[in-house]
Amino acid sequence: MSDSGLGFSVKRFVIFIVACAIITLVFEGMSDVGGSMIKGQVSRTTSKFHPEKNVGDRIKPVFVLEDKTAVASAENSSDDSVVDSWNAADSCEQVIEGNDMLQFNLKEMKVSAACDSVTVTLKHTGVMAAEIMGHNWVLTTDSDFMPVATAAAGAGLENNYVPVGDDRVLSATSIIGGGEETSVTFSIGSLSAGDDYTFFCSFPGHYAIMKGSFKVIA
Ligand SMILES: [Cu+2]
Repeated sequence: MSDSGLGFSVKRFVIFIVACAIITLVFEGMSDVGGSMIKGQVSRTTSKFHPEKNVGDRIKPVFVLEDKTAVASAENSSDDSVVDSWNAADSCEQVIEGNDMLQFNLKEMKVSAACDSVTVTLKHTGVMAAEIMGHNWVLTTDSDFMPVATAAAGAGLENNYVPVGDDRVLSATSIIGGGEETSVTFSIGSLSAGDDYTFFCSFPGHYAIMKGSFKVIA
């Protein structure tokens, strides 16, 4: 039987197998090359984002909602500084600032029970006039704070927004405007170390934000 060119022959079969093997090897070789190219590309790309690489080149976020590190260190340092800096003798002279943003710079003031008297100096670091953004520093017990703050508006600016002849007012400065400074000296003999006192600004509407706790440390 002669080979017609279409029928089976061992020679063609062998050639076919060899061809398949060659094609397979060629493709494997190509895929190895391609694979390593892809691998290299992935490595080059992802290595940019490795935690320790190219830190300086990265795009910084415009807004950081909460910088945990900064907040944590600020909390630590403020805690430490409060503990380290509090000095019973120094505490008899207190300085507090108010600004045009309706803020005191202190949320808490601590004085030593050993102080003969306490002087509180209030500085207005803003620029707005006393009629518009006036501040004072008023001291009451925690429980008298709201009633006195509410009654203060009726006293008017001429009385520094402090109810006249009101025994609940333990101490008060006059109302000052931006750039001004005032102070008041008072005895803490009648204050008790265990009681809770509130300091606040009695300018109408300010007491909701401008307030803090005043403590006598035995
Ligand atoms: Cu005020």
